[in-house]
Amino acid sequence: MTILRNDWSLTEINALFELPFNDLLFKAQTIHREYFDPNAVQISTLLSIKTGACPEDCGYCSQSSKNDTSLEKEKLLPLDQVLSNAKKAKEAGASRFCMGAAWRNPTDKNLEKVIEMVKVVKDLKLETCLTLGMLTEPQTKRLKEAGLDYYNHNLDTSPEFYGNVITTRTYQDRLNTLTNVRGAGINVCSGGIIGMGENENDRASMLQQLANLEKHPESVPINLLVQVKGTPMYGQDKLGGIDFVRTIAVARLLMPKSHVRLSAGRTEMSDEMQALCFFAGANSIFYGDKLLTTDNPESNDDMALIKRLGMKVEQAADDQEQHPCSLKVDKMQDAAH
Ligand code: SAM
Ligand code: DTB
Ligand code: SF4
Repeated sequence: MTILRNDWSLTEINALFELPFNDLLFKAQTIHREYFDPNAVQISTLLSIKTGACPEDCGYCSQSSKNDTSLEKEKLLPLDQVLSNAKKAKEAGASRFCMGAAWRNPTDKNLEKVIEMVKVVKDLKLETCLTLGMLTEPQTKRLKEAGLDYYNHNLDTSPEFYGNVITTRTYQDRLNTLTNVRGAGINVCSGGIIGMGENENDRASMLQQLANLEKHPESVPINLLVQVKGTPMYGQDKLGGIDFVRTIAVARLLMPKSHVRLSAGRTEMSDEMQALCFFAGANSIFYGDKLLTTDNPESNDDMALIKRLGMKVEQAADDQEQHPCSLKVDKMQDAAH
């Protein structure tokens, strides 16, 4: 087994980016097979539980109050709506349900309401994930007690490029939240966005930050910027597919045991491009017709692709007995039609 390292230098990472494409993909696929079934994919469904009017100024985001997007803002969703969405996600075959809120950070009062949501979703035997912004240490402890499985908090980009993207919270703020989440024993989901105008060295530097955390995040989302009209990032030059696939492959090589998540931006990708991402070591996706506020591929198209590639869907950790994976892809495809 390749050993897990957290002492990667930028020179080493840049050298991986510079490899001939076929050599890079071969290396990534070889390491992928040491730790994972190469034909399995984990799927999570997202729900925005509190949409818009966010005080942060993230330059890519439809939900920032600083950006003039046409998004309708909404209050925290009631528990019954969260439950019905989670049931639908479970029926459609998701193993994890991720609830996102457009907050800088949750208040303790908000957190108690979200904890009720975590409990009802967990009762459906779905894994739970939250993304609510920054968390204090006591808040992460409270979430752990409530049984939360994963917390998503992205570094978003390199420390060097960060100031071009966000000014209302620091890189160190983000690292502190990750330390609190890890310290409470919650699984960490952390990655970033590419295609925001950063260069290859920034992509290497972002992956270095993630790979050199004391423990690698269990889940590493690699988002391709979704260009939202009214945000400062709208109209950015689009990132080439080859550069995107290289980033996935390098993430796989640096963090061999982590799920690398092919995240936002899939509506812009062909089936062949997504297949190449899976070959490069991506082994999880967001599944469902919507991400938080923007479109995602239709569920039935995703199921058809998974089936055509001969892949199977991973089960939730405590839901192994219910439906064998192979049957599940067929069942989900039927449900989606
Ligand atoms: N408000 C919380 C926060 O920022 O920590 C949680 C929700 S936020 C929408 C979660 C992540 O989604 C962001 O950190 C960012 O990486 C990603 N994201 C948001 N808008 C995006 C876009 N337009 N394209 C790609 N990724 C995006
Ligand atoms: C992540 O890295 N990507 C997801 C999830 N974590 C929360 C969100 C993508 C959001 C894309 C833009 C939107 O739909 O608002
Ligand atoms: Fe707010 Fe999160 Fe969007 Fe930033 S990414 S503006 S913190 S919802």
